Order: sequence, then C-alpha cells, then structure tokens
Amino acid sequence: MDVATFAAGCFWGVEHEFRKIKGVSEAFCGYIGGHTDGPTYRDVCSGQTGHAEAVEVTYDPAVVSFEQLVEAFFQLHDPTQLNRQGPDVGDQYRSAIFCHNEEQTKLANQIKGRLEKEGAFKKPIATKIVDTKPFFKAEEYHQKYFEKNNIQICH
Ligand code: MHO
Repeated sequence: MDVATFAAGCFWGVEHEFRKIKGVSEAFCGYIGGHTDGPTYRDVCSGQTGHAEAVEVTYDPAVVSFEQLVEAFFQLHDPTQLNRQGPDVGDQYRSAIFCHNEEQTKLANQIKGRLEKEGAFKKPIATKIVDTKPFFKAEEYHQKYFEKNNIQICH
C-alpha cells in the first residue's frame, strides 16, 4: 500500500470522492502543513496554525496509480482558486499536493504542467506541490462526515 496526501478545500467532500475510487483502501480527514502539533478543528479554523484541511489516501498501486489519484484530485475541486474553495475562504482551504517521495513530486508537477499547457482550466492553477509534513488526523466526527450525516455536498 502507498500513501498520497491531498488538500482541496473542505475535507469532507474530498474524503468522500477518494473513497469511491477503486484501489483506495482508506481515506482520512486531517490537518497538515501548519506549525503546531495535533491541532483541533477549532485551532485550524482560527487561521493561526497554518494547517490545510487534507485527506490522507492509502491505495494499492497495483490497482490505481498515483497519476490517476492526481487526475482525480484536479477534477474534484477547482484548483484555480487561491486559498479558498467556493464559500470556504482561508488558507486552510488551499489546494495542495503533499508529496511523499521524489517520484510523486515529479509526477504531480508533470500533471499540473500538462493541465496548464492544455488549458484545462480557464485560469492558472493555484495548487502547491510540496513535500509532505506531519499529518494530524481530524476529530472522529469529521471522518466519513457525508455518510454519517447523509449529505452529498459540502456547502
Ligand atoms: N462550509 C463548511 C466547511 C466545513 S469544513 C470541514 C462549514 O462551514 O461547515 O471546513
């Protein structure tokens, strides 16, 4: 099993979308890329800790490739929005790929570059491709939020 970590706005929907992908065995909501350990949702929402809402995806690379996950990531949100996703505003909602090794960094940059070149989006892609950082799992009520609350979309 391999691990990939994506930030694409409110993590409820991101987790929900990744769980649908064949080959994905686990997807957890959490916080990453800030400067404190073990932040709570409240801390992150204060905007003071610098964390992004993110989803840590565990997948079987024999079934789904990292490239396919990156393609899905670019489809499931609007990567041209800087530090927001629709009504959710702030850098906790930034678009980012947290890469676990050089191969992931290379592939993520390649795909981002190709999408830019193809003009896949009308505006420049704001997604940041960075080295991974400690991932802090979010509170239990944030996991499988859509399923638990019987909702389909975030806003
Ligand atoms: N718009 C949502 C965002 C939730 S999220 C986990 C809300 O304000 O409830 O950031």
